[in-house]
Amino acid sequence: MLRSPEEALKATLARVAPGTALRDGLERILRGRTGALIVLGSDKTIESLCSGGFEIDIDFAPTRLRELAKMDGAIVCDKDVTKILRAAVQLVPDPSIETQESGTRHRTAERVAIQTGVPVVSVSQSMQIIALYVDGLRYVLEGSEKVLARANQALATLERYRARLDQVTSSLSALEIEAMVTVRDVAVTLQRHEMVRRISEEIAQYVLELGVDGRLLSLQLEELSATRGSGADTVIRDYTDPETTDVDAAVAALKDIDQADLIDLNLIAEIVGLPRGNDSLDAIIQPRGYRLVSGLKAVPRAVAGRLVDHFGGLQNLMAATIDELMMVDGIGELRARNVREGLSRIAEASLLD
Ligand code: 3AT
Ligand code: 3AT
Ligand code: MN
Repeated sequence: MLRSPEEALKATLARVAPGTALRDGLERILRGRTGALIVLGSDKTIESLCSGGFEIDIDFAPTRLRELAKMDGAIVCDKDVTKILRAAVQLVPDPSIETQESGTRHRTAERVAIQTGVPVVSVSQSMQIIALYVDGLRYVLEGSEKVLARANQALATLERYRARLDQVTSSLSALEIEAMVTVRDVAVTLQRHEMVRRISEEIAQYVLELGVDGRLLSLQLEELSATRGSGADTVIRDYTDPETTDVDAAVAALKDIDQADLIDLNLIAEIVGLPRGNDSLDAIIQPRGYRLVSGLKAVPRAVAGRLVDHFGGLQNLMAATIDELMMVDGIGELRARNVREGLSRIAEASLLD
């Protein structure tokens, strides 16, 4: 129950997505040009807001929903929309709850959703739209073509962002090998990670909203976001002091940056706690080597962590002999050779760039 309104809205979007019986019923109501007020769940509070109407308690069916919507009043379903519990009820929410809506149907929908936390769907007879009310949020459902058009645009954007992220990531690797990374390079990489994450999240919401109409989109999203390499957390881990930095908190702070502020590299550097001697983006900083080492196939994440802790920096790690590498717990001769070869390969590749 401790979900954010945004998460609750996503769950509700999935419940009314194309392909569900509920969506079918809503479309029928829309085509029949009647309106509806439908409560998606019933508990003690909802019951206390219901006055009049009929208790029917029948299995949910789109056609039944449409017929019952011809009557005045609201329809109450169970949480999973498998039953229609009541119809033609008058809902009497607390009238002191603020609502931006006009029209008694939509004012009621918004108030009930706010007062109870149970999602409410309205189908407007006069405006011919389906709207969801979840906590204080209102979301107008659109037809699949419209949503798909926006989703495809977002997908094209994701492709561009992804390419740019791959670019800055490989240039970061090259700079790391040469010990020439500046705060700016790290901040740019984090910025690009976050941009990819945001647009992917937007597309994931379209996938939810599209239901059966979003299958292809979902495959495309999967392909583009299949984690090539590591995430922002690994980059942050590489450049912050493990004693003083909570990586999860830093990742969360990055997610919280306003869209408009995401261009501010100084802000990014500050928020995730990148070390900056003189507050300059041009200050040189050294990676611990965690990202490069954990990218090596032969090295499990836990061992990568120990390796990095043991040598205290990428340059030391690269200079380490096989024997020195083998002093780390979990590194036998084979793994030590793999680490050496892996790092040399990265170094050579970065010289070719
Ligand atoms: P009819 O016999 O159909 O005219 P009814 O009792 O079926 O009356 P409806 O539920 O169809 O009434 O409501 C019709 C409109 O009456 C909807 C709304 O604009 C207005 N209305 C109903 N209750 C209220 C109210 N409490 N405050 C303001 N307007 C209301
Ligand atoms: P439309 O956009 O016209 O569909 P509206 O907000 O203008 O919606 P109306 O006042 O025209 O709403 O009322 C339309 C119907 O909405 C009347 C009734 O069937 C239903 N309705 C309105 N208020 C309630 C309520 N408190 N409980 C149950 N049903 C209600
Ligand atoms: Mn009306």
